[in-house]
Formats: sequence, C-alpha cells, structure tokens
Amino acid sequence: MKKYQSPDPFTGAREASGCAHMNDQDDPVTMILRLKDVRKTAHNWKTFQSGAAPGRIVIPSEVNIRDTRQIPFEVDPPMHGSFRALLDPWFKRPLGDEYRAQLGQQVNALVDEVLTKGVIDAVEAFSLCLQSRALTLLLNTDASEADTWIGWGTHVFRSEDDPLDKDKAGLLYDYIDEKINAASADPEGDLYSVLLAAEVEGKKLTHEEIKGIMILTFAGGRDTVINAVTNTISYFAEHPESLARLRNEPDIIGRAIEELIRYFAPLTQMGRVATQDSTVCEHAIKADSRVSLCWASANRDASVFESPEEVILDRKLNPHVSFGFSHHNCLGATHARQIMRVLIETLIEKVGSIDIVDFEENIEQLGEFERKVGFHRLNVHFHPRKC
Ligand code: EMZ
Repeated sequence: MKKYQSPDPFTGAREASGCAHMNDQDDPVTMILRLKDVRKTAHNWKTFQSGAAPGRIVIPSEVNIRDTRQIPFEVDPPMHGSFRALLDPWFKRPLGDEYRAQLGQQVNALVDEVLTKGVIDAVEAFSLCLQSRALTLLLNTDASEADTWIGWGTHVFRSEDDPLDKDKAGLLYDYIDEKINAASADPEGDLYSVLLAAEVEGKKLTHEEIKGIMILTFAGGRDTVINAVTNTISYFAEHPESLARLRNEPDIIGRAIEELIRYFAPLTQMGRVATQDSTVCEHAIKADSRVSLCWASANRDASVFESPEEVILDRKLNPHVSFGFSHHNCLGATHARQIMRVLIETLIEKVGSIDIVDFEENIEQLGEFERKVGFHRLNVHFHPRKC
C-alpha cells in the first residue's frame, strides 16, 4: 500500500446496513454511513440537533473539558442563521486579492525554507506552521501570534498522551479571554474587535459568545487543516506525475483540491443529538441519544462516487461532504480551500519531488473501525524543481 493512502474502513458496514455503533465515554453513537442518509440527517435539524450540551456533538465528546458553546456550530436555526449572517462575510475574506497575496507570501517563504533543509517533519515544520501563520490572516491579527499557537501543537484539545486534555484546553480558553479583554480596552481591526462591536438580532454579543466563536475558529480549523496539508504532501511525494500534470493543466487545480479533500476527509464525523424517537435507515434512534454524520464514509459511497478508493484528480461529479452539509457547512471552508490552492500552486512552481523518509500514521479508533486520518509524523525531504 502507498503511504499516502487512507483506506476506507466503513465499506462493509455501509453496504450491509448503512449504520454502525461505537461507544464514546459511555455515550454511544450510531454512525450513519451512506451519503444519502448523512445528507438527510444533516438537513433535519429539528430531530437531530446541534444545540445539545456544549461538546456533546463532538466525537470524542468534549462535555468533560468545556462548558462554552462553540458558535455557530453548536447552535440550531433560527439563531444559527443570525450568527452565520454576521460571520460569513468575515470568513469569505480569503477570496480577496490581498488576502491571497499574503497567503502566497507565507507559503512561498515556508516552501523556500524547507527546500534549504534536509529531512524535516512535515507535520511540525510545515503543516503546523502553515496553519498557524495562515490563521493570523483569518483573524487579521499580528503575524507574531503564530509562534504562540505553534507552541500549542497540532490539536488544541488533545495532547500526545491524552485525547481530551483539560489543562491544554484551559491554555486556549485563558488566551482567548485575555485577547477579548485586550480588544475591548483597545479595539483594532481583528476578529475579536469586530465581534465586540457587532450585534446579532439587535443585541451585542456576550463575552461567552465571542469566546465560543473564537474557540471554534481555533479548534475546528486546526488538526483538520494540518491533516489536509500533510496528507496532500504525502500524496504528491508518491505522485510526482500529478504535480507535473497540475503544472500543465492548471485549470483542474480546483477539481484536484476537492478530490484531495474528499479522499482525505480531514474530519471523520460530527455528531447530532436526537430530540425525539426516530429512525435512520431503518435503525431506531432513541430521543437524547447521539448519531454521527460520518463524512469520511459518505465520501466513499460507491453508489455515488465512481472508484471511490482512487484519487482522480479531475473527478467531475464530486458531491463530497468533507466540509459538512446543509446549514452547518464549514465556516472556514473558503480559508481552507485557499490554503490548498496556494499550497498546490507553490509546490508546482518550486518543488520537483518529495521523498518520504519515515512516518507515523495517526489512526483513529472508532469502535470496531480504525481510520487513518493523517500522520503524527511525516519525515520528508523536499527537492527543488530543476528548470
Ligand atoms: C470542534 C470541532 C469542529 C471541536 C468542525 O469541527 O473540531 C474539533 O477538532 C474540536 O475538537 O471542539 O471545534
């Protein structure tokens, strides 16, 4: 098997019954595996809510490590829509020319740097740096903040020996409290200040609401972006001809981005809590129990995607759900797609080949399933393109 590959552990269960069960801290989850059912359930927010106890829709559940509701993703309509109306314009800024140019400078500098080095760990020395530096653009905050965030490692709630690390989460909460207070005393053009000045449904946001938005901005786009970037590096390391192809056919870069995001599905699943007894693909779901929308499985559904196990760079029909589906679609998707675009454009221009020296996979344990979501370590050597 190639090192970039992320085999689908769900095929059998998806085809046989469409559902699977996993336990998570004694709060079991019915995993929904087929694309059609995932979409239908995501759409039905009245029966499958996001606004349950803070942290409960996340798998593994974060109820024991946080009380702050992440906004907008743990809020249901109609309030959800009001928050999105406020946040969407800000999170679409990555489409602007200046934002793109700044992101381009960051990625160019990083690629230039790794090209002068020998073997580096792509997770720490590339993806984590890229994600953290790019986040300063999304927040419109000082570039030097990235150094602090890099120090936190790849996941803000998880550490090496603890999948739910309360102390580490506390670091992030204290940091955000401090930043909101600083922006309140001396507002600048950053996201904290914008939120402090904003109103939703005619009311100013509370400190707790701003904190919830900021936690999501930090946590939701961190390991996901890091996994997408690292997996992409591993793919191009083993497919130098794909880099060459994208160089010759830049028109397919958009499709290639969607395909890499479909295949790697950086976020395996997201939960919902049933508000009443119901059924999903003939499985009974009890009120107050959890279901999960398994994006990673839905993306490999052979009834929708032709040869789902293959990366087909110019795949035409690609209704993947890696960024979620329906009203809760990913707020950071524009930023994430722009990172992928700038990354690919820079690799095409500067990099001839990448060697994988050694690696350690990041495998998630999901009940009876094991899914590779990325790498803990990917030691690689970047070689410049010979013009
Ligand atoms: C939550 C989640 C959001 C959660 C869209 O995903 O990402 C996870 O990585 C975090 O742990 O708190 O933000």
